[in-house]
Amino acid sequence: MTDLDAVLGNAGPTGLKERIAAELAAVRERSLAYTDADDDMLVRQHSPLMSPLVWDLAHVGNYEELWVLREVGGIEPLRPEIDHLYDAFKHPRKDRPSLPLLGPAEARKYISGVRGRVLDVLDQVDLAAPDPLRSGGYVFGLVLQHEHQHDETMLATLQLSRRPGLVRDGELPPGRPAAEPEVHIPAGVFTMGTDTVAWAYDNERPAHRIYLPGYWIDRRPVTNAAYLEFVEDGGYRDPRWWLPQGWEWAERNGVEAPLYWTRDGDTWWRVRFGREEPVPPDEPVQHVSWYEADAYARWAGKRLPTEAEWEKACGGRTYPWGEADPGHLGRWANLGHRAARPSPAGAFPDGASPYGVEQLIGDVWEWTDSWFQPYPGYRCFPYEEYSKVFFGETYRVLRGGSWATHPSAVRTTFRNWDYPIRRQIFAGFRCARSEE
Ligand code: AVJ
Ligand code: FE
Repeated sequence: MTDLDAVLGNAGPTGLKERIAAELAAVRERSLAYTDADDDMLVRQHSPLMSPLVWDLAHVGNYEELWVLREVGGIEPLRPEIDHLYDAFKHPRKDRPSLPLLGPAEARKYISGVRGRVLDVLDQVDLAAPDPLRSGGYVFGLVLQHEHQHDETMLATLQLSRRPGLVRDGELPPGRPAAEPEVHIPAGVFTMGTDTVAWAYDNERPAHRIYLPGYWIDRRPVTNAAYLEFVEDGGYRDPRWWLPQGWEWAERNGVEAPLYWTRDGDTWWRVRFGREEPVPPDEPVQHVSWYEADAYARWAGKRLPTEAEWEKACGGRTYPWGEADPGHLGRWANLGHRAARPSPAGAFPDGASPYGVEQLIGDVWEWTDSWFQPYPGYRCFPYEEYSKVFFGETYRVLRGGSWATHPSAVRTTFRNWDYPIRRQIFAGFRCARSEE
């Protein structure tokens, strides 16, 4: 059996169990790598925006306990007294360091105890059962993706800590000049969302047909060099480009460049995982808020794409390049923390969509113009606090995953969301414009 068979659902129940076990092992290895630091590093709060790393670590185990052990396995709570500590809705991030959290050693012991029992449940469970949590291994997909999401959050925390030497870096393919900077997407109907991706979240469902007028979309994400033109042109000092709330936010916080950037004479530097380096011109810009992305687009005479426009540009497949799992193959996209940064523009020609739009998946999360709202026919599953409580006109949608996103936790239908002022996430953007 090939990886492709597994992805297409051609793996028998045993193949699927093997794949789940392998993915569970891989994600745990990742979580443990990001928390392989001294206790002070793990219990300290590096930013009021983030939890202490030791909170994320125990939280992923607690989530796994709730969903796999209690819901599916029918197993009694292992440590009911700690549940409230790891319920993200009970204590805001800024309060988490003062809670009586499990210490690093205790947290590791707790999550490994949970994991041992999870593997027993996996061994026993019928993945062909009609129950939607069991069917196709959904509950395991849920906890796997959740842990990878928290791993990406941990990377954002490590970046905020500005401490060197904690995060692995690596090599990426070189960039390439683009033939045409924009791609035209003709008017027409496309299918947004999915009914068939086995581990898709409730917010990606149901698939629905949408008509879009013709539009232009940037072939690649906006680079640091392009963004610098906006900065040097006084973009941060001209309210014409900004929504009023964005202007106010930038003024109040003294924002005049992406997070982690500083100017020294004519040179711009950035801090990346505790090390200073010149801002590389060809890389997609990251650590910008939605307000900055929106202002840049207006300055450039364009706008941010809607999430429908972003998804249509992917060409109707699970990944822009087709159905094949991105794996760790590195041919199609910069995902899964191969290197601790986005790849230069044009680095992944084979990952282009059928329309020729590049780097849609990986590199940087891309801000879209859309609020995080339910699709028509949305049905909450399996719980309200993943998506439903966030719907409304509060959060903007991000698409496509970043260099820090694991391949199993992203696809063309995947929807992420955050406040429009947030910049610690690995987010950039591309622009679009309507036909004249
Ligand atoms: C999907 C990234 C917005 O990490 O805040 C994590 C997902 N839900 N734990 C987040 C989530 C529960 C969420 N995002
Ligand atoms: Fe969580």
